[in-house]
Amino acid sequence: MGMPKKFGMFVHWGLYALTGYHEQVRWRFHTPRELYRSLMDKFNPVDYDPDEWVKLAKDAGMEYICITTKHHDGFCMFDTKYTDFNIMNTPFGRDILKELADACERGGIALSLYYSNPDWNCPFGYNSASSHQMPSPGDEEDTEKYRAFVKNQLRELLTNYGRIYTLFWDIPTNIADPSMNEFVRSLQPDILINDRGWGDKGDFSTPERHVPDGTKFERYTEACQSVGRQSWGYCADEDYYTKRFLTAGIDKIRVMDGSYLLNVGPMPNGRIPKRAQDIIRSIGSWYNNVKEAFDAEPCLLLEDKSLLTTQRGDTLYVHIPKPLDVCGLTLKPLDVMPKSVTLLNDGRALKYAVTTRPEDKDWQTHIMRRQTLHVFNIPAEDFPSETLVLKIELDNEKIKI
Ligand code: H79
Repeated sequence: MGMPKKFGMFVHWGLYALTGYHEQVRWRFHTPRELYRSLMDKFNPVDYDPDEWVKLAKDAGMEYICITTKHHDGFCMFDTKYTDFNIMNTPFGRDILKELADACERGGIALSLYYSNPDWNCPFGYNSASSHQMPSPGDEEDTEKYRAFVKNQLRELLTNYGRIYTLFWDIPTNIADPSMNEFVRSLQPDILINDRGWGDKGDFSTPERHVPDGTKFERYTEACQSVGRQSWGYCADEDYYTKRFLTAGIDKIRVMDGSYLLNVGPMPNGRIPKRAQDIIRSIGSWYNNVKEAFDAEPCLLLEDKSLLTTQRGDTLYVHIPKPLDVCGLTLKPLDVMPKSVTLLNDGRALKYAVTTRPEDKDWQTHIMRRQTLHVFNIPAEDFPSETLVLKIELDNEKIKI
């Protein structure tokens, strides 16, 4: 397994964007299949510019883009021979995935594919062993036939779009079929596969909208979260998350050495909503400033467990996810003088001191201080809305952490 990439952009895009509601709008409104299918006649994202998406992701420090090739609704954002319910049969009539794959190639960013196991359009796709099923009258459960269908689509996805970084199966099928992942790997030997497929834990775990407890992931983990709480697909009334919330989540996942997929839902015209773009840029600028703190091992050093720590050699990083009430920190039990303390959020040097009790007899004439590293003048009010990260360079001669 190669080195996992650490930060990526998830893209949920499909016909559902036209409703401005939710990627599972059909489920939520019990929409009949034919009515939902008629959205196909309206999908025409004339402003689709995948090079812009790639630039947005790269500027944010992201290394890959993962796009929904087919969500639960069954609509395919790629040219497929195996269902008519695909992008080529819309007024747009262009292979969205191919254009994204080319843009990724041009921009030097990896491409990952999301593929839903539930398929609400396929008349033989119903899987009574799984969840998120929405059969229409007259459908028949035919798992054999559906597996062949999935393999046919995977052959298209994994041969026509260049190198694919990861495969994100969605919704575990609860059917064990090792031949599925084997087939995927036969077409893309270096691919990483997630744990939501066909009875196989794959290469990585996928906490969704969730930040697990703990200090370090046991296995490769890719957490995913959207920029807003309501939806993964475009939502006109989205409740966007705050920067504080997102940076704290990303920080914790990355401290534990997980990867993080941050999702956006492009609009029907192909553009990523302005607000979502602003969030990606803002989070990205924070990420780029602090990311060296993740190229380090988690360590448990400080007494204040609300502070996370990572360490690389003589360098210690202190992560402060909660808003500070005061503009200073005493980092118990750290009691040595560092060479420097830097606030990574803006690169400024911070003042610090370790005052030790004098040993001479007149010590009572001195002001007593705790023998703890004290960092002061932290400009907490300049950063009310993001996780702060301190970089503390220690002197190897003096300390063993
Ligand atoms: O595509 C987005 C959602 O539409 C889709 N997954 C994200 C990436 C999704 N569909 N349903 N749900 C999410 C909610 C149910 C999630 C579950 Fe699971 C799937 C519960 C059990 C399997 C994910 C995997 C959460 C826990 C394990």
